[in-house]
Amino acid sequence: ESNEMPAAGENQLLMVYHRLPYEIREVNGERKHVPPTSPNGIIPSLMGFFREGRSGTWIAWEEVEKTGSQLRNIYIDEEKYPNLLAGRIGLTKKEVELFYKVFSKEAFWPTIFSFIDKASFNHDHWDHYVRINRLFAEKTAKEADYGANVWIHDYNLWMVPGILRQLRPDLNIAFFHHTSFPPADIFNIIPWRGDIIGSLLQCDYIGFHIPRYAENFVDVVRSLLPVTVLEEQNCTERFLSYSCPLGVEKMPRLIEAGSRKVKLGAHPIGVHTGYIKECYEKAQRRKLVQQLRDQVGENKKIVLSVERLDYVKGPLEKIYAFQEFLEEYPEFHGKVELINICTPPAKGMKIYEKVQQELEQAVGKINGKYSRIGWTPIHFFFRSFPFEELVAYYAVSDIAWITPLRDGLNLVAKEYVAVQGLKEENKGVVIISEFAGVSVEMGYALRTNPYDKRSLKDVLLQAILMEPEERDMRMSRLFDTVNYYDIGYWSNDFMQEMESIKSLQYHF
Ligand code: GDG
Repeated sequence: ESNEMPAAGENQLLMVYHRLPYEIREVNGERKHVPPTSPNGIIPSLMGFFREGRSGTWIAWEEVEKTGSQLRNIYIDEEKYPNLLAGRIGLTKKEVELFYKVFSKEAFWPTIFSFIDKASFNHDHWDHYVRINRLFAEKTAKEADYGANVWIHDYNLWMVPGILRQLRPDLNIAFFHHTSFPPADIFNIIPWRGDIIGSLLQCDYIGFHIPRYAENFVDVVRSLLPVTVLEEQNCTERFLSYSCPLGVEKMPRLIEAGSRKVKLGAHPIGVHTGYIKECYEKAQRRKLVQQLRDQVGENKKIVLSVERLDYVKGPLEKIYAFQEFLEEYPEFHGKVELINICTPPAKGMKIYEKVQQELEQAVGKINGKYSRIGWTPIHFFFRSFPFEELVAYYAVSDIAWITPLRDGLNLVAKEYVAVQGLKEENKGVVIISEFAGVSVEMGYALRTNPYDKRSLKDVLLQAILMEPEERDMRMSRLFDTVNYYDIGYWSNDFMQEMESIKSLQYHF
């Protein structure tokens, strides 16, 4: 029975995302804001909150010419979102590159995914990172009303909660990790581990894709300071816990560390099934799916791989396994084709150059050795397709071969299911890496260990040979899950959890 006044910021949401929810394009010589083309629907879904009576500011960087340039707040789309402003942090191209493309990708990205040999730690770059994080925190502090909700996204902004809490003890701060969260002995190679964990503990709520990452997080905290788990939750219902390397039976839900109580949650992200259905129907009307099928030929199995170029996705391991597959099973020559869509990384990311070279070489070698008129074993596309076309590839493929060495979740698997589940029959098979977060949600997929060529080859063979009845049964069940736990579910669930903390925080 508190007689506290409702907080002024109770219905206010500050979305702290490194990217703005629009792109700036030159249209007839004029700078125009256009919605980004993001198929997974994260941005539209987050935008949705601002149509449900919440007001707020979306905080992100925008490129400016000169360091320190101030940008005023603007409407993103005044008609559609009259209660939403863009709070822009002006950063120069150089500042962004160092913060996002160099430091975050050299120090944090490899560590997060347990590629510790690839990690490098530059202290000057870290100072720059903290400086940029401070700008985000200061901007948020300036925009927030008393008791407002703040939702911060991803490891690029790890230091924001700590700085923000100092500036604004009243705020309800939540954080979501789009990546994995590694085990303690991996995370702790980061020289600034204490600063990062100290900052994260200033959150009220921290979300991860899957329970295992929350458990890893608590292990890291435990390695740095005493921690008590106050609440735990069984996670057998939605998440696999047996014979699944990323599965856990229980996860910590409320912890106490230092003087802080922090709630934790698992929120595997979803896809926008409605939008994907629309794209599928359009692709059908344009006869894209049939065209692809005609080009490949009726009697061939299409194996599809879609991923950003990144060593974390294990592209080479897959290609070499495919090579061995061809060597071992000559009966499939001319009958199985691998379509490999590899989206190039953003310009300026040097760390990906080597893997690109090696990949192109390997594909060239394999095709040179095996292809014949009418059959090329690997179709390698080092480019990005419009989403509708990607959907046509999803629809036409018999197998999605998704084999990252590590992945926070993996949306490609869910998009494939969202498309294949719409088919009446002759549905495809999903092969998913045991080390992609999504594998704990996909009991009806075939799981593979991408570090083991034997496993890659055997599971591929199993998928090729699977009977239509089994394929349809598995895919229908997968579709039910993907359709239910869609992107709307993800964002609402997270929002509900973070808003429920508010009643707790006064007692902390
Ligand atoms: C990070 C985490 C986590 C790919 N090729 C094309 C294209 N794509 C789109 C897909 C999909 C997206 O890119 C890739 O999403 P993933 O989830 O598979 O992987 P990351 O990019 O690494 O994302 C990951 C995710 O964040 C969300 O939290 O799941 O674990 O690493 O949506 O459709 N889109 C188009 N053309 C292409 O050629 N239009």
